[in-house]
Amino acid sequence: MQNKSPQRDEIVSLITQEEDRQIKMIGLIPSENAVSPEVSEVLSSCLSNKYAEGYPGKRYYEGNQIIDKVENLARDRVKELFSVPYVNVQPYSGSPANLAIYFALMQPGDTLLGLKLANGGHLTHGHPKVTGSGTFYNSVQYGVLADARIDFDEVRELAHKHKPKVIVAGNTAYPFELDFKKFRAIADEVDAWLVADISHVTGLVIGGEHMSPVPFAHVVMSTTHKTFRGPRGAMIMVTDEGMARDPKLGKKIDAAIIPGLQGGPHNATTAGIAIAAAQAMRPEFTQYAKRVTANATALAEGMLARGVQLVGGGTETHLMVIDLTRLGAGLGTQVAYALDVAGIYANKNTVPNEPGSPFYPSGIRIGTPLVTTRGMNTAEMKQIAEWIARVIEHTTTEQLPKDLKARRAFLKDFKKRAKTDKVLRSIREEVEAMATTFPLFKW
Ligand code: DSN
Repeated sequence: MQNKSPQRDEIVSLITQEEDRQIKMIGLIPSENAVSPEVSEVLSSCLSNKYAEGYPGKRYYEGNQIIDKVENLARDRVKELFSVPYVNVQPYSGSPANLAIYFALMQPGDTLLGLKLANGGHLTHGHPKVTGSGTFYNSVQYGVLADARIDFDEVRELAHKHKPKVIVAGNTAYPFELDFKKFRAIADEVDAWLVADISHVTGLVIGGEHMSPVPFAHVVMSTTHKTFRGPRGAMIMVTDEGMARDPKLGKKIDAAIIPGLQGGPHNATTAGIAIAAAQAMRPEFTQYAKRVTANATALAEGMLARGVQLVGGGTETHLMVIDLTRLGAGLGTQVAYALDVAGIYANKNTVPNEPGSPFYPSGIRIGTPLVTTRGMNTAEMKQIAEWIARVIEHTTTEQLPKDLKARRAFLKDFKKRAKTDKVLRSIREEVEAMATTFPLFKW
């Protein structure tokens, strides 16, 4: 690059610092991953220079001969990978993709049935009041049972009572396999569309580690940067089931993306999706998916053996939620911060029947997609479980005050002390020594 302006230099330095951080730390946020060098390369290519509103062969701008081929390749590869007849790879990310699906299938005021946020659902699955999906549509939400598994009796009861136009089967903090067959049976009873949001588990579905929604859902949405290991983006698939119910459904989804909600697609991202899809067809990817779940099981077992509680008692996927409620309400914020100081980054999360609040929740969500991409295996998971248990034991002796003002003051002081805490610093040294022996991406 020619531009040697101070601004550019500052950014390059920050990128180098971020890369260093990612290598030295252990990333356990289950929605994060690392892309291959091939995906990374196309993301900074000249494809970003081009506007391409519309679809291959039908653009509003000239000069899209090559971009058309890129998008066709991406669509064809995703179709082949999932055995679906119709794919749109243009959504900017998962949230706009879900909105586009609702826009195609519902009128404002129609009823949407999704999993509660506090029980592991996503904001775009109809979280009330503050979200588009919970405001434009009449949102009804189902929950989980005492064992943290979906309450299908409740799903059925709510479906019959409220007659939703769309039922969403999807989640962001649910440790168990989703039974799409059960969801479809309920959707059929009330003539609803079944939309599967598999953003978290796409890679597991491809690798045979999670039930596929394709035989059951009418529409399947996935982000492309989680277990799929592609660029940040999303894809919407219309299944044979969806096309059988409405042969125009694919075109309706396309129209909901543009002109409905978006402008020009991000072509470099589209190219990255095409590469990730080809990589996901490789046998090594199936091995990756198997290692992700094996690592999650090992991490869960390691923590359980050290007395750490998990929502639902474990995991069947790539993620689990540590339940801190026995130690006190709302401890997620301080434990997540302490883990970060100790070199392990995760995110605070609500637990079912949360005694705290969304900002001061009682859980920590962790998962294995990134550490598995880096080449770590079950031995490293046992070690990570040990570090997590030590951090929890060390930082939960102090309770979070109930009063909001006292709580803020406590956390400010807690963070100040944590930064120089000897135990956390010594765990960080151990973490760094191990983490730096692994690259960010390894086949
Ligand atoms: N932010 C994603 C996650 O962490 O699961 C979902 O949008």
